[in-house]
Amino acid sequence: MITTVTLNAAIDKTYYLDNYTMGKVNRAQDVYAVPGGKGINVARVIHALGLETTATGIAGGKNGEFITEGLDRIGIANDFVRTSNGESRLCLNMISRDTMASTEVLEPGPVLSEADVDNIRSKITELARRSSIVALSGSLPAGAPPTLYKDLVGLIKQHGAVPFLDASGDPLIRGVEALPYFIKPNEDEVTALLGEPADSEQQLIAAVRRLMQQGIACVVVTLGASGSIAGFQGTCYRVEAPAIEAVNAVGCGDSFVAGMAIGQASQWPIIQCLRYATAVASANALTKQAGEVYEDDVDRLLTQVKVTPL
Ligand code: TA6
Repeated sequence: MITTVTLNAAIDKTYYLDNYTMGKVNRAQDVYAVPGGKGINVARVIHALGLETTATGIAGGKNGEFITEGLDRIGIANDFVRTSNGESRLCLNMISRDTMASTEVLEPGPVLSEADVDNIRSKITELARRSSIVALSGSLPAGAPPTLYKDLVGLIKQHGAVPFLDASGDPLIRGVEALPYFIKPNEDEVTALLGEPADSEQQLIAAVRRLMQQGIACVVVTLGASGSIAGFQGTCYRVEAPAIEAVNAVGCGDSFVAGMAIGQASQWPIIQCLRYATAVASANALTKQAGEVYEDDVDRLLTQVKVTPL
């Protein structure tokens, strides 16, 4: 089983508007509201592609009920810690149909108590014991210690599961100290991790090598629509994504994590994992909502992904 962790669960609201204009009254034609947050999106994709998954994390208030009941309705097993410290947040995504530009507004979410942190540690320990992989994804809410991801990576390993970490900023920097199995920083996050610029392809390849030498088994630096540069067991790879007409790119990173988790859980060779994860991420961009992926799209896009050992 693959467990996904969303410490700052959200209701993802997506609005499609003819031409979204700041400073004006904008009326949305298409409105979607679904359980969201990075780890929940990862679970949604894993479930859609047929593997067993459980979503956990921290949810609060009526919004928290919307989230867990929404997961129940689509058949995704979930076991959230319920905080009494406020409502789970809304994450808004306004898509302007004239340009297809996406504007996100992400609320901060509830302030965690010490009890919330203790409860999620226990919950993740319990789930790690019966999971092959535990994927930690997304921002940390206020009240969470900055070392929380570092602590959780250690707990996950200690209880026999493989830790994936998809985060940014200080939580990522601290989390990497515990040597998660898989990370997928973007170019800015790589720069923050290593404290040096990683702009050119050569600099990115050197950064991937350094992170592997530090002990991260699988490093993927994502480059948006153009794919990624990956490293595994000392070898680097250039991964080229298929050219597509994106509808909504929000959630592509979460879908990539889901694809890598499926590949790792299925014990596929790394090139197959990278190819599949890239196709899953591209398939996410073809749909209207984050974490919405269809197997037919993935199968069609698989043949268009190019993976080159460097
Ligand atoms: O990656 C897309 C997404 O999961 C959105 O659906 C929204 O929930 C946002 O990211 C949350 O990001 P954060 O980094 O705050 O956890």
